[in-house]
Amino acid sequence: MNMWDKRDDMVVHEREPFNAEPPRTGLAGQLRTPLDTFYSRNHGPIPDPDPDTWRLAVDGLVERPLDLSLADLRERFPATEVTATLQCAGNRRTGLIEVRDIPGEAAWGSGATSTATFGGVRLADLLAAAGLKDGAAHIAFTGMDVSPLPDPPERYGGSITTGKALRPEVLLAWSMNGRPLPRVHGAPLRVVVPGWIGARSVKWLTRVTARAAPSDNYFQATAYRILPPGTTSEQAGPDAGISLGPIALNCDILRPDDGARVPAGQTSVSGYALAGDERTVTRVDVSADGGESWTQAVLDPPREPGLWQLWRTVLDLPPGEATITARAWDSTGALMPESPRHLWNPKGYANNSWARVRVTAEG
Ligand code: MTE
Ligand code: MO
Repeated sequence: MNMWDKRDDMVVHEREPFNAEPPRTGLAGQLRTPLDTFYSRNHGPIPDPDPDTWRLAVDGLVERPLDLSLADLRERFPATEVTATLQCAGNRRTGLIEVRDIPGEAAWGSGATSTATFGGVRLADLLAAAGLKDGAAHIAFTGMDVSPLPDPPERYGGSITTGKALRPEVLLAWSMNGRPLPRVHGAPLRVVVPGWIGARSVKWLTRVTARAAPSDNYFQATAYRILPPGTTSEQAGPDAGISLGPIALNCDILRPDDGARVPAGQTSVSGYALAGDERTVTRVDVSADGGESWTQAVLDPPREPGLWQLWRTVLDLPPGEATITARAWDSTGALMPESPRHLWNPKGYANNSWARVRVTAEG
């Protein structure tokens, strides 16, 4: 175990603040990711709140502002569980960096995504108790951690639309895989927004604010945007580019690992596919010949919004080098784009091009 009780083979992009992803095989073959394997993405020093004095404020465009302790939350609202996949907008950035360099952003591979069962209360129940006023179109979240990235430094925050906030899968969570929420994952309470980019699942939550407009927090207004080529966040300023919310349809190969040696002949290939928000994955195709021919993988049915669907198939690999490719289709008939070339953007977000691993088949 290393820092923050993560497994020793985590790829650590940064120690301070802590940013680390598991190897892709750590995610393979299981619906839920063990806590020691779940990726960790932070923009500032990890706070250490005292759960006994911690409070949650619900304010803004509400009839009855709330000020709640953890005990109040547990007493006043029914507890529930949701199994959800978190995915960072920077997941698979390495594929974009191969197209063109992305200075200033970490080279996240395939592991900036993980799945857990979160326990807590529905955000919708809290908002019902507070009573949303007319015009409350966005729900903003504020964490405790102060990020040095904006100038001046700012607490981490973000927002989602009220439409999403009222959906039953959106939680304020205090547990993860049946254990108390670990400090590094936002204890004592975090937001979980299944099907939206991980950035909106604000950790160390202290404040929920109903607003007419999206949050003006740096991480909503400036970062986590698809900027036009040739610009930076600083040049572009707030509100430039496309603000990311729902996750783009994506899939990845988790086994075999990139660069693995496998026996020639019948080879098992498996991975996940994820459709954002209220869409589902309907088909995953896998190819061993660069897309000349495709095998349809066996795909788990959709279970909950924003929860990945695992898939598996067997390919016949001749001896030698091979590239295995996977692509997913969603319930609207959309297919992932083939190449990262057309997806490249200055901050390196939302790479959902066809998944590829290179293997050597020996035999
Ligand atoms: N919440 C706070 N308070 N501070 C952060 O830095 N990072 C966000 C989100 N919530 C962040 C945060 C990002 S970008 C992602 S991808 C997810 O948390 C990662 O959640 P995890 O670290 O539990 O995997
Ligand atoms: Mo993220």
